[in-house]
This record gives sequence, structure tokens and C-alpha cells, in this order.
Amino acid sequence: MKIVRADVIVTCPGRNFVTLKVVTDEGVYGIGDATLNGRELAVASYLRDHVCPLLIGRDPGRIEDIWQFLYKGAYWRRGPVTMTAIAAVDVALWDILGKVANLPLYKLLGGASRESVMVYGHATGRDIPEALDRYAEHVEQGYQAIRIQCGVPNMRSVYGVSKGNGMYEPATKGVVEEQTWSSEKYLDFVPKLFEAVRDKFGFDTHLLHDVHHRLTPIEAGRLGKSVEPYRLFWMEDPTPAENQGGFRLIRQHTVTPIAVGEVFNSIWDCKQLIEEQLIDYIRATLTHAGGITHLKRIADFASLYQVRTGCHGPSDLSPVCMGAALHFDLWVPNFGVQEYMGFPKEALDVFPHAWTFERGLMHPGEAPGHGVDIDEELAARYPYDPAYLPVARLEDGTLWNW
Ligand code: GCO
Ligand code: MG
Repeated sequence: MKIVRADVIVTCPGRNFVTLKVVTDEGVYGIGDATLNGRELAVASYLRDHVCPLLIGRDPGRIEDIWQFLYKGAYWRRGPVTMTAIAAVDVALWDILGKVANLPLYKLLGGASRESVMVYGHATGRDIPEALDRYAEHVEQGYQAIRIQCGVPNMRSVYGVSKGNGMYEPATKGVVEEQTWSSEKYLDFVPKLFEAVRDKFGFDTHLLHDVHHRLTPIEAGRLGKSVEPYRLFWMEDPTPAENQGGFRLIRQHTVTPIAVGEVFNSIWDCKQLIEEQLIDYIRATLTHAGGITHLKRIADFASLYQVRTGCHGPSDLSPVCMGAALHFDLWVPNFGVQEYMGFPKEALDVFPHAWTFERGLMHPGEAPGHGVDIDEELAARYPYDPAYLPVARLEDGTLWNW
């Protein structure tokens, strides 16, 4: 079997997605997600101009060799654009392998390690009562794990809260939104949010929260310590993770579990964090961290240190990523939880999928491969629409971490 075509499809059904379709001489094809939010066309060009021509004529079954070829062969290793492009190829090739073997991807990985995949949903509110209402809705829908984000009094904007009543979407069309941030106001307020959740709903649901890289390590240590009574499932991205050693400071002060990794793109980004057991959950994704082949390597390494997975799963990774991630999650022995934000309806129509959701649990389905397809005719009706992630500034105007 040989690869005869590789096409990049850019579409905006509710938001922008980049998809790679790899076609073989036997007519079997596979698809992979290549979406890098706010920088979509960089990956589309990397694939179209540099990677697709190199795939033609290759045996799609040599997944590991093609991965190594694209990683080492570029000379310029790692980075989000490169690793997203490699991931798209990798996931498409695993999809082909599954279709050829007539097996769902999770069986190729070693079979199911559990009956279903626990996912966490997003409860967001402009204030505590609104956030609690959304939390209650998630409890009613059967979610066992819920992330909560809430507006902070006297702060004009905050990370992670829906603008209207719809889904949370961080990107804004055409412009870079400038938000303001105060770590002091946030730190004084946020323990009250968790207290309100536990007072109202007790301790039966896993409670998650995303700090979105906003604090310094010592501030993060203080936050973790102050919220220990509310037993968070995790405190996500408490501080930027370029300086992995910085997490030692957080660990010295708190036993609140830590999740990191949604902006990571290789095992090297998380090596020290995992080896020194500075985190509890690794959040790298298939799409941004080199696909199934590389995420498997990260997860196996993490398992040596009792670090579990908690894959990033926002609506800005496509339904293709979600489908493939669910196969990975069903297999991976050191699974923790999977994020599931949901998708705009148009996106679900463009990407027909085999996965199912029932009361906070998901299953990838039994379709061969990863079970997600793309309706190219429908995709063509939603042209690319440039959008950017916001930036955050401190109240004096200093550019901060969004
Ligand atoms: C999460 C993330 C997202 C990111 C988004 C950026 O925990 O789901 O923090 O909300 O901000 O994926 O593109
Ligand atoms: Mg996050």
C-alpha cells in the first residue's frame, strides 16, 4: 500500500479547524487534526508546502519510521507548528491502519483498560450564583468531574468565562482582545468560589480549576495551600511551565494536585516535571504533541512516576482530535480524566463521528480507525475566518500571561 495524496482542508464551522487527509492507492484514507488555535495557516502551510510532498509513495503502515523521518529529517526539532503537523500525519496513519485491520484504534493500542472515559465539562459564570447554576446543570447531566471558572469582582475580564449564554470560546474574530488581570483580586476571591461549590454540592463531584498560567510559583503555592480544604481534583497551569524547576516551589507549599501541559509539544517539555514528580497530571494533547506515537511515549514515561493523563480537549481541537483522544484514553493504563468542552453544532455536522457521550462518560465507538470522518462538501461551505486568542495585561498595562 502506498500514499498517493495528502490534502489539507481548512474550514470554519463555528470555529477554525485544519484537517489533513492522507489517501492511499487502495482508496483507504485517514484523517488527522492539525489545528493550532490562532496560528492555523502556519501549520496548513507547513503541511502543504513541506510535508505532504514527502509522504507521496511511502508505505502508510510505517508509522514509527514516518514519525522519525519527519521529526529528525526536518533538522529543526520540536515546536508547536512542527509537532502539530507531525501529529496530523501520525493520527491519519493510525486511522488508516485501523481501517486496514478493520479494528478500532484502541484495540491496536492494546485494548480497553476501562469501560468508558471520564470527561470533565466546563461550568462558567460571571459571578458565583451563575457559576453554581452551571455547575448544577452539569451535575444533572451526570458529569462526575466539573471544572469551574468565574468572574472576579472588580476585574473587567477573566479567563475562561463565556461571554453570553453560549459555549466558552477564547478566540475573537479579526482582533486581539486585550484583557486585564490582577493576581491579588483573583487570589483573594477564588477560594470563596470553591467553598461555595463544596457547601452546595458536597464532595461527590471532582472539582477542577484552571489558573491559566497567571501566577508566580510562590503565589501558586499560596493558592494551592489555601484551597486544600475543598479537595480540588487539580489546579491547572498554576504558573507558566517553561521553567520546570519553578514547580518545586509550589510543591514545597501544597498538596493540591497539579495539572500541566496543554501548551507542551514534546516529551522534553515535561521531562523534569514528571521525573521530579512536580505534577500529578500531564495534559499534552495528541494534536499538539506529535500524535498517538509521541503521546504514548509521554504517557508511558509518566506512568513510571505515577503521573496520570488529563488530555486537553477544548473546542479549538477538532472533533478528529477528540475521537482519537478517546481511543487513547480508553487504552492508556495511567488515565486520569479527559477534557470535553463540546463543539458547535456545525462542527459536529462537518465531522461525522462514532464517539458517544452518556452522563459524563464517553466511548470512542467501534468503527475501524478513530471513527471520525470529514464531510468535505459541507466543510467547503465554511471558509477560514481569522481569529486570535486574547492577551492579558496587568492593571498598569504590563503585558502578562494570558
Ligand atoms: C483549557 C484551555 C483552553 C485554552 C485554549 C487555547 O484548559 O481547555 O486552557 O481554554 O485556553 O485551548 O486555544
Ligand atoms: Mg487550560
